[in-house]
Amino acid sequence: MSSPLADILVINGPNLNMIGTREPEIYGHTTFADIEKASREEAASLGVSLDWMQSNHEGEIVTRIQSAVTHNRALVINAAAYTHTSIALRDALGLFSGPKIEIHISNIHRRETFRHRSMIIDMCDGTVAGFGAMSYQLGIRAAAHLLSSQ
Ligand code: CA2
Repeated sequence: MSSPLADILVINGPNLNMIGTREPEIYGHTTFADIEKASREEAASLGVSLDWMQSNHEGEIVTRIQSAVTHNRALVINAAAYTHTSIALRDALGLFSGPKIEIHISNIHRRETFRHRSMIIDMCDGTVAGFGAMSYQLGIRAAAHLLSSQ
């Protein structure tokens, strides 16, 4: 379970734990562990605390978003393939009233048509997509900015 009241929870959906091992032409060579490390460094430099989770299970992500209502102040979410399919994640995000940033490593609008639709886009304050691993740092910056202007 997360530490109480970490400022930002970064949520990672299915298969993101495999990043850096396959399809480097789309997702780059940076590993998931590298992305977590860079994200924690970014958060530290901004003076915000960070929780980090990854799950391949939709219900587990829904449960973690529900617990974020009392444990976190902002969400940064790469819902991976669930971005394009999950009404359950969309509904869970509706429970969370703090800042929410959708992120993607790739530019989903340059890819297959089925990736152009996001079920969560209008539940979020903004979207960062297409900047590779740096999308995480940019998403954390955006969340910290929204928290500081609350
Ligand atoms: O670009 C992104 O960040 C995505 O959220 C990544 C998802 C994809 O389904 C979304 O459309 C866009 C895929 C996550 C991981 O997929 C892997 C595929 C091959 C090797 C390793 C990971």
